[in-house]
Amino acid sequence: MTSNVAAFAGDLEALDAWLNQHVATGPVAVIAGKNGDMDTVGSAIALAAHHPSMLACGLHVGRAAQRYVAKHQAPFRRLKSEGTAWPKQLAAIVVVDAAAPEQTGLLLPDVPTCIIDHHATDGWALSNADLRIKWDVRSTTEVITRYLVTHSPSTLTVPVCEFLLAGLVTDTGRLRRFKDEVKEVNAGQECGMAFESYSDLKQGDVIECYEVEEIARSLDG
Ligand SMILES: [Mn+2]
Repeated sequence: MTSNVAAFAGDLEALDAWLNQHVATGPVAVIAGKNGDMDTVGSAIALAAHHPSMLACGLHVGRAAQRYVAKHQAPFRRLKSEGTAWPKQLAAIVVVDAAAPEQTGLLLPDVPTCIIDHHATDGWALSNADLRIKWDVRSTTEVITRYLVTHSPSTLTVPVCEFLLAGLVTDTGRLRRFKDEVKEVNAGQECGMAFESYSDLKQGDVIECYEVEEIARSLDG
């Protein structure tokens, strides 16, 4: 796993060259993991905003991600697990936030593949035309954010930033229902909460939650 700044910059250069090479020849699918969580869907949508030939897609969009997709009318194509109709001219695929091919829930096409992920395990078998960006960071959106900041700053519109932030926040926080770590809990049910890389919570500590709301400016301020 990569964990120093020079290697980060090198990875981002490689990613930029790889993406620009493939978008020049045809569409590039940016595929989210099948759990459809905020990190994977947010990463796919934000990265795909880099170029009009890139399209975010995946098997499933989870409840939290669904809200953001609806709010911003964000382009995300839902795919079927069998008989996926990939574009004929598909130049390449980027898979975000999936530690192995099974985690996409799809039969992936045989085209150059880029993996962008932050999980400790890795079940991908890649060839020379492929690229693996694997960082020991808290969320895949962190990798995407650094890429866009460095190589594609004009992509960082308010909605794109909101997807990136939501991906980071939801992947870092953890909810617990009985013995299991869960992504979400139904309203009215009890659950425990934990934060990644932080376990020193004491009585009296306050957990603040916030929701980002966008309000259009009006003529009278
Ligand atoms: Mn993740």
